[in-house]
Amino acid sequence: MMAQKEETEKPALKVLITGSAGQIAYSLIPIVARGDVFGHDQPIILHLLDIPPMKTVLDGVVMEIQDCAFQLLRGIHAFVEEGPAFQDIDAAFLVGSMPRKEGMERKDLLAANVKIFKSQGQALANFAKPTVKVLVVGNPANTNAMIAAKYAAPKIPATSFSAMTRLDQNRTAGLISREKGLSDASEVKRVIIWGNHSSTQFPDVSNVTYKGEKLPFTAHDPEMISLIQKRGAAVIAARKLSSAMSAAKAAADHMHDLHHGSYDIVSMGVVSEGQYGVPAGLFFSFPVQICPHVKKWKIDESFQLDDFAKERIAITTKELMEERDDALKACEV
Ligand code: NAX
Repeated sequence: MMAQKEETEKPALKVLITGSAGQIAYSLIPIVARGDVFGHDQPIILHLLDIPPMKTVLDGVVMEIQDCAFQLLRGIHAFVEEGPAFQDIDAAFLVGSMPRKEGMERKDLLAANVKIFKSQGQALANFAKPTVKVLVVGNPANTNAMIAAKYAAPKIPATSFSAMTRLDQNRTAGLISREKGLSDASEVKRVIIWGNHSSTQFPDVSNVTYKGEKLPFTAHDPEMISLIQKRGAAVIAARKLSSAMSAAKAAADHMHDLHHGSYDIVSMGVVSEGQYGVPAGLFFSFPVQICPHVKKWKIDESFQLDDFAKERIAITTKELMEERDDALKACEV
């Protein structure tokens, strides 16, 4: 009976989660191991990566995963070195990054983090399957995705990388459902996050629908935009820790849609080819659709932008261009 179960089982997917001793990973690991991302019939082998000083914490996380006795889990491997962690992986959640330390300038933080993603881009090229799908969560997520893609080329196409703005999308859906008294936030669709996962992002509510019906948002709402942009800071002020459960849920939603496809419009930081006037090569959050048959994202170019939207998009584009220039410089060192 046992042998029969193993024979009919799909081959296990190798899934890497970096920053596995951190707080987002702590919420993300059980979502992945339960099958909510890759499917409830899809066995998983987890590769968990963190840095050497976190080895003991990582070992504790592994013990907890073992104690969960997850039905779909076929292996757990904890690493503090990139090579074996990236070996033959099918999917990667790149969550791990360096937090801002006291007195650290934004530029220094960016330089430290893009170097991590340069190294992980090289590790992807050297060790991962060429078909790997990579979601970048660690900040600055858009620019980190651009750098990882640069150093993983040409083995892994830039289109296999995306940066997470799904948390901003989900936050906006939640806010709209509360403001409008709508009972099911997951039915609030066509929220578009444009640009960078930063305070310059432009959450666009002008196309939003609920259960398929257009909601009466005619103008962009500056108060709502400001609430979304500041939501992360509000969570930190209340919890004394940054968003983790909601970030993990968003990462799971994002990878779920990449893996299974979705006819919904969702927001992802993906490589621009000049759509909506965004310079080619920037990783910019656009409205995308992922055809469930080919499982490849495509930017939806049908949205009309008014002057207000164009102005906001120009601001976040400028920030991403500055980040790109700083990041490329930091990678040369
Ligand atoms: P934590 O500080 O709790 O965990 C980060 C973990 O990454 C730590 O265990 C650290 O040791 C590890 N790490 C550092 N360098 C590493 C490396 N080179 N390889 C592997 N692991 C490494 O942070 P957490 O709250 O989990 O947040 C992780 C990242 O997500 C941060 O950069 C954060 O800013 C970013 N976020 C991005 C979001 C997005 O929407 N794109 C939203 C949530 C979150 O703020």
